[in-house]
Amino acid sequence: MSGPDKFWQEDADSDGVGDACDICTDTDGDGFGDPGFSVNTCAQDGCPLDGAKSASGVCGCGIADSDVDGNGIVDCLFTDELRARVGLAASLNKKLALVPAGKRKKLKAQKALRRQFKNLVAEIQSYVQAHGAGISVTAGADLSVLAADMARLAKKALRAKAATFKKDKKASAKAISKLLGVLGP
Ligand SMILES: [Ca+2]
Ligand SMILES: [Ca+2]
Ligand SMILES: [Ca+2]
Repeated sequence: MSGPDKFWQEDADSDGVGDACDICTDTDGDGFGDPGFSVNTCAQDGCPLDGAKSASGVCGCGIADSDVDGNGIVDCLFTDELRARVGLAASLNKKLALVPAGKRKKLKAQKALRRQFKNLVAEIQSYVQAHGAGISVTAGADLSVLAADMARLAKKALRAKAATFKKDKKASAKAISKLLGVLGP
């Protein structure tokens, strides 16, 4: 062989430095080196094709370990995420109260709580629709039916007047804990 081909080297990360001389072959460009390159002096990349990750972490390479709603549960853990949200719904349901007229401060707090509860219930339903396939439940349990029951009874509790409030709140709590109860590990 003659000419420039003689000096041609593989350049796995296409950075213009041949693999044999490249002290950091880094295909995804995150500063961590691809495994299998003995001249690399940079730290090894546990996710060589994911520029945002250098280790598989909780969700694995290619999926961010994000926690969009900031509740401490990584977004890819659908069952845990749903459990956290339904758990929050249970505690909000517990705080539902009928406020006597004139208690303005209490009424304001209750209004905010009710709004949060209502939104959360809707959010749980759409979460189940979006991620149902990735959520583990007890055999035979129908997650979407349980979520729909919970939503229906929660709305009823939110609307309840004095005569039925206690009963409706209890029924809502029961539906929420039933949903919690079927969520798998
Ligand atoms: Ca890399
Ligand atoms: Ca990487
Ligand atoms: Ca989260």
